[in-house]
Amino acid sequence: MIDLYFWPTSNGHKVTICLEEMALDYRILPIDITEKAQFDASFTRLNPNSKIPVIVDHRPADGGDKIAVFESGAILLYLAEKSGQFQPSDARAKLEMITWMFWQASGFGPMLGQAHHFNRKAPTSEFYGRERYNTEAQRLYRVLDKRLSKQEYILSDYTLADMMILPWVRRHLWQMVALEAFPQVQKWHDKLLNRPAIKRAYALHEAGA
Ligand SMILES: N[C@@H](CCC(=O)N[C@@H](CS)C(=O)NCC(=O)O)C(=O)O
Repeated sequence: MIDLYFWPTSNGHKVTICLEEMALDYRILPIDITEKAQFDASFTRLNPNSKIPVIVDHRPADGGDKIAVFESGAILLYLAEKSGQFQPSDARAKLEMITWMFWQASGFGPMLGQAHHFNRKAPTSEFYGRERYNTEAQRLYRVLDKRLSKQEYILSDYTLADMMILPWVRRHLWQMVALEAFPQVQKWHDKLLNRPAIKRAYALHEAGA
């Protein structure tokens, strides 16, 4: 059994998508970040950085003590190792997958997160911030569109890299991004949202954030 400390945000949904795709046994433990539950000592013991998502695996593959993992990318890689799914066995392809996961974690997530912040929380007063992050969002979507013009998924097969990136694209309206301007991204986004596991992940745990 895996405990998932979760709130329905883009980073949280990466993990519910992954757990549903891998058909692993898990339960959700809500951490209401709107009520600052991420700062409770019981949670910071698991993640000193006070952010969801976190997992605790009570039955790790090595048979040892339960293990806690924070950072969504690390969680996805841990789950792929545990289940033997959704990562290439070929070393070069795996490196490519990890590269795109880092691209998401270092740029596509943080920059779009800032775009969300300025567009939604300060729509009139922070013009500089909005322009800066919306321009960066457009650039990042161009990178993604070009990548997806070469193949159906981020790699030739569906992997963790798709699971990392999709929840952020799903919030394109918060980023002032019209998906029609990025036809390859739109095709990929629409196709992934039709996957049964992804539908389950969103149906179970949607709450608007
Ligand atoms: N790099 C982290 C980012 C996690 C993150 O930013 N989580 C947000 C929700 S999407 C959070 O917990 N925010 C609460 C806060 O900032 O206090 C990851 O990928 O797991």
